[in-house]
Amino acid sequence: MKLLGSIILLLVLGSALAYKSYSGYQVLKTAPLTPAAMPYVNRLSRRFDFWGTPGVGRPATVMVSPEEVPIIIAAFNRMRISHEVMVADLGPEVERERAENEALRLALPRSPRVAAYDRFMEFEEINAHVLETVAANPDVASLVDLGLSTEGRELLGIKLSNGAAGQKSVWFDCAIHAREWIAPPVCLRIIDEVLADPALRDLADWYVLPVANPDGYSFSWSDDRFWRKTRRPNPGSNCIGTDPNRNFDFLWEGNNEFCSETYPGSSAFSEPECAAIGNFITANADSLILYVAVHSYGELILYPYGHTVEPAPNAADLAAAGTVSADAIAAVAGTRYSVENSAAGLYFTNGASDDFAYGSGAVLYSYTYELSGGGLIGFNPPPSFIQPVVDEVWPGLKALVEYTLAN
Ligand code: 0X9
Ligand code: ZN
Repeated sequence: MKLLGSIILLLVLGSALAYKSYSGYQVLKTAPLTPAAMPYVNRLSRRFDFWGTPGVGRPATVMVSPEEVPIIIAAFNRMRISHEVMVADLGPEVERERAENEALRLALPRSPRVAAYDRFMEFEEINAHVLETVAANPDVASLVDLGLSTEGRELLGIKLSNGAAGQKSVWFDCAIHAREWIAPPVCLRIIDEVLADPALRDLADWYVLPVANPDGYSFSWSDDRFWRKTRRPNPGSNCIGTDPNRNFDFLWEGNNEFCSETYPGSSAFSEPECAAIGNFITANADSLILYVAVHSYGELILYPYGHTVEPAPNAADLAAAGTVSADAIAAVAGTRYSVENSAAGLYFTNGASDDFAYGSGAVLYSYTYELSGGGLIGFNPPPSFIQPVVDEVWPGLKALVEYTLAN
């Protein structure tokens, strides 16, 4: 009995040791950023892990290791960016969240037929749900098998269609950034709604990819809660992964900062996950009218471009459709998403999926939705937030689809 007890203890300790500890990590929050601060923030964001989308007029949050704390504070001071400590020690909160998720997973088992909105779902559960949904609805649902991730996980999307010829189509992907766990439930809600309503399928064919970065998403469950990138090793470096939202083949720009959270990869579409999505968009360019990437956090509806503040050709239409969507979101519970050009906040990006869909894929309406944050840390909305978030965002996405197809 004693031996059994020791074995169990060892197993528990062993699995706990697999998790990255965030003990001593801090989250700092700046005052709303000024235009003058933005060149520094752009530069700092290549080295430090800024959360959400920094921008003029918005406070920025940055997560730093114990060693990085004095360095970033000195940099902020030098640049006269005032700041405060938002979370003094991330460790206990990450532990608490993990225990809560584990307890809920055991307490709330699910048939793969039904999506969960009362707890977060692991990657395997989500894919099982996609497969089950397709099997149970053969008349309207089909599998969109986009191939394999670097570690061999299946990139499974779903197509929902009434089967009419010549339909326009709309695309949604979620969790291309691994740690943004609040995103997949939004994709699952889209599937639920479109399955239940033939009128939505009359509007367009719907493509939904609930987990666009399966390796990273799985790793954020098994090892490191704040993992953002893919999991492809970088030869010659100990730092693994590429930021998939800098890896698309639109004005892709390389560098050798393998350890950066925004490392763009060794070449455009070096990541099989991005290449798969990109190829799908290119192959379906004739029918695709809308592209939406669902991220967190910031309560933002961002439209192209990310590399310049020069207005995109149909910027007025992009903003108008985004505003219709933001109004529909606000009508539910008052949450006000702000509709912005991605670079208007003077935070610049290259190789993002929305810009690829718009600029290379010729998708007329292209967006990144940054959902609500929440929880003590900001990045970890508790499971109780899932339902209210999907309840308010779904009407916004529905309004966006209705608007873009009517215009
Ligand atoms: O920086 C990103 O990739 C997105 N923000 S996040 O905090 N989820 O990482 C925003 C992408 C917006 N689109 C472009 N900048 N093109
Ligand atoms: Zn993201």
